[in-house]
Amino acid sequence: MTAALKAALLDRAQAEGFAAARICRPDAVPEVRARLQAFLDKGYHGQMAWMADRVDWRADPAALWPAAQSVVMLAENYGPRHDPLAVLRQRDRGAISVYAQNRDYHDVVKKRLKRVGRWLVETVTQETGETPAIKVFVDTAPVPEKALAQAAGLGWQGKHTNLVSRDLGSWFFLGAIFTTLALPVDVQETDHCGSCRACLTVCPTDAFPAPYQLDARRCISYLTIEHKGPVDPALRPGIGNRIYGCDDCLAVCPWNKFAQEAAEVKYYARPDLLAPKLADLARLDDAAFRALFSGSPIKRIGRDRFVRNVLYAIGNSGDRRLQAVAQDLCEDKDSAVADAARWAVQRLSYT
Ligand code: B12
Ligand code: SF4
Ligand code: SF4
Repeated sequence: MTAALKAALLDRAQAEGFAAARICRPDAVPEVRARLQAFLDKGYHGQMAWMADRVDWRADPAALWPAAQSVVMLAENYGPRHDPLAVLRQRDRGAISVYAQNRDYHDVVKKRLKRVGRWLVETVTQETGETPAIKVFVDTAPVPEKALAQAAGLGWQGKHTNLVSRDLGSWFFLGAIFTTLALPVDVQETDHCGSCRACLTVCPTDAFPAPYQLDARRCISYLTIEHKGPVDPALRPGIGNRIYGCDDCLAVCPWNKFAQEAAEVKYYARPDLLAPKLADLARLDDAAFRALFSGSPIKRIGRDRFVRNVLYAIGNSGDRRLQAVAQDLCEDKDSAVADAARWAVQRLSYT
């Protein structure tokens, strides 16, 4: 395939709103298998049993779809327009991570990937008479997106394990277009973390056993989004007022001085989700929860897990006025909510 087609494809990706796009081969990340296996062997995935399923695909994109010859990795900028850590000082408010303050990125990115993919198929079919195949992925498929993105040159896996870019800092999602076309590849990005350890030292729950390694079982993002049932009481104080995800290790990265604010309005923080009152959130029933988070990624975790998180934040608030709110939920029908409520009441009685 020609360099001209590749250049036109990258232009098209940018015209659709992606911040950057680069290309690698599906077999460009042979190191992933051993790293993934070590991660799983140590149990770092916690309750995310799906990570141990289909390991052969997650470890090897070439096995996922043997006919694929190229992977186009795309970066979707969601850079915040505000200081994402400011809300951590407002203890009667909940902190929702930047990526979840408005629309679900899965929907936005997938539509965009499909549009770019459709353009590629139509263009090549018109030019050559042959129709290439494509598959698009964002987040949920067994694809090692970060390793592929580094191989394609979009950035490097920083010590916090996410991809960092010299142009975008830490605030971008990844999407992938696999294709049967053999497109010219880009050069792999190298590590620019140097001696920095800012992300490792800021982590409130000490979730990094070593640089470049995350024990998800201690990560607040995992605990508030993925973990079902009661959270280990020893980890609850570290959660602070974070009620959905966590941005601390991303926010402190010095490469964010090059970050840009997201152009996509669907990622602009909803004013009511910038610093929502814990007392209001704790009182949500199923219907009110679904209405508040319609179109948001938060909807996926359901009212019970969300209110459980809000109660941990109330327990950590040091605000005695919130004790009555927790008291009202001590007999909740959901046992993890009731447990969190009792924990919050007890913790606030010592303040
Ligand atoms: C599972 C998952 C999680 C889990 C586990 C995270 C993790 N680090 O594994 C949890 C729920 C904790 C999570 C949290 C978050 N996630 Co997440 N998550 C994923 C998912 C679905 C799979 C990641 C995976 O395969 N992990 C398994 C391990 C084995 O792989 P790894 O992370 O690459 O880590 C390995 C390397 O560090 C490597 N390694 C070891 N030694 C060395 C040495 C060197 C030098 C190098 C380079 C590597 C290396 O081995 C590790 C295993 O130990 C991806 C989407 C996807 N399909 O890829 C999104 C994804 C990684 N998440 C994403 C985001 C945005 C987040 C959050 C920021 C959300 C938030 N604000 O709360 C946090 C960040 C937390 C963090 N510091 O990682 C984005 C990241 C975008 C980017 N720029 O990188 C992704 C790519 C989704 C997307 N499509 O945009 N996530
Ligand atoms: S997201 Fe938060 S809890 Fe998870 S590793 Fe980063 S700083 Fe630690
Ligand atoms: S904070 Fe420092 S160590 Fe962590 S990813 Fe950014 S540059 Fe690398």
